[in-house]
Amino acid sequence: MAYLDRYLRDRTLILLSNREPYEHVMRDGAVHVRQPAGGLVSALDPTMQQTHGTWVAWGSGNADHESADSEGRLMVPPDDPRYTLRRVWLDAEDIEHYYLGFANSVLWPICHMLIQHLEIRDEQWLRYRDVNRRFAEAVADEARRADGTPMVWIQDYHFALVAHELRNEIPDLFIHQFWHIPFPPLDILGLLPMDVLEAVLRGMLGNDLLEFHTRRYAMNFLSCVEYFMPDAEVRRASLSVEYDGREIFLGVFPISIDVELYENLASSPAADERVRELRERYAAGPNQLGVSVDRIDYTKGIPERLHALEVLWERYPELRGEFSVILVATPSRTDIDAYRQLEADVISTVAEINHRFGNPDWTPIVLIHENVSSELLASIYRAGDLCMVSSLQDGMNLVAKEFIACQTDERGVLVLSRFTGAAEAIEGAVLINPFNVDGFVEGIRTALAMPMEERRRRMQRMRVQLHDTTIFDWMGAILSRASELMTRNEPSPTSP
Ligand code: ADQ
Repeated sequence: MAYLDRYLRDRTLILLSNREPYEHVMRDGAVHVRQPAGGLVSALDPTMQQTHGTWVAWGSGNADHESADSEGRLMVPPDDPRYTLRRVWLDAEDIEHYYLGFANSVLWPICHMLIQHLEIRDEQWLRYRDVNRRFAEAVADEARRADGTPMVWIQDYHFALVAHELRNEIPDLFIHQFWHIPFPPLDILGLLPMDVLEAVLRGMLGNDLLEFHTRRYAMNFLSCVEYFMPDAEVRRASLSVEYDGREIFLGVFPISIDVELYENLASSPAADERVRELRERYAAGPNQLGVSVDRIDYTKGIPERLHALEVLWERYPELRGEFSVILVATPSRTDIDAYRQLEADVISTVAEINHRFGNPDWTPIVLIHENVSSELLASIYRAGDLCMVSSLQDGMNLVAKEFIACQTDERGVLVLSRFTGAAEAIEGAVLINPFNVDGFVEGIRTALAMPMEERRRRMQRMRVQLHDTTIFDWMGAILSRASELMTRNEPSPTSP
């Protein structure tokens, strides 16, 4: 990680995310430390360890209070302290209205353009504003304590207002933000109440640099600013906005994964054994195995995928018994009605399909309805002849990239929704439209019928692309751009 020295030098990185990198939980009468799974934490934690910065996040563990000081601060990793974690406390009402409410029941559906799930409540918005203010205060406090010049990096849609609040506190602070989900076109953002919409855009314009996965999301943001913020001047050619006497830059940085980590997980001796077992059980001889992996979320197009599979087995009876699917679907956000309903629907639809087409010797869809270790996940990806990603909208979709990294045998075909950021970042997948059932069915058929030579050619091409764009490249590119802009903003040293 040589780029850290190059880009950060005497700067102190202050990271803000909703999820914390280390959570203390009480189990069986003892306190345990848990590191939440997920690409982002595993990529950012080593960066923070190297830079000795500060990570500000919600203290979500039930033993978090006891393990931090009176200001919510502690050094992590707990067994090898390298950087500061500053926890911000949320009560039950904060979680209900800020997190489950405005963030996940308003901004999430709006940004994914799935507005049938949208319900706007004043209380949620007021709480979101309040919680954003509290996080901004915590970050401002950390910025004032920093040894070096602070560089604040905000993660995601939970904190649309933080940059503006921070800017009010410390006007010349360098702030940037990565937006992990799509940014919607103006007719969709326009469904927000006007005061809320303006506050969200003004909040995001508090940044010096705003980072998106694709150019399309950046362009949507610019169109929204142009339409709803008459005081702002949009410059499409340079992807920037002049607002409130400052210049705000946008950047396109498609996120990725730790490619080597997944490759190693997929090709260990234990993985060889697991892949052999999986294939023997679900794809013996000429039979084929489809896989999919998602959080159960209405953006991921799981019902659409199940419907396509049902039509496939109905229309092509010769595939019954010859093509099975492992569907890894983890419960997610189960405190929200729409998610609980979706989970129940997924379980019952899988049962119906298995009842309709299955027989004592063959189960069409094997549902793994829990969190899976990354070792097992990597083996499932490698065992697959095809991976189906059918998101209705998805900022990037890391599953698509994980599948490619784990396909060390180069046998698998990626069947990928064209409404994912990944479809714009990777060439070589079979693209589908999950809303078009017949097209989706034919996409799966094309993948199943694809000759081995073409599968290899496509997979090799995708693997080369992936090796050139890992999560470390992503982070390096962002920090490089941020540090370039930061240097530009700093007053030049006066000559002696
Ligand atoms: P997510 O919506 O969470 O992320 P995604 O990018 O697919 O979507 O990442 C999901 C992660 O969870 C993957 O790393 C996957 O392996 C893991 N996962 C899913 N089910 C699992 C299971 N059963 N067991 C273990 N692990 C499981 C948001 C945006 C995306 C964007 C990312 C990163 O919605 O569009 O790609 O952030 O910016």
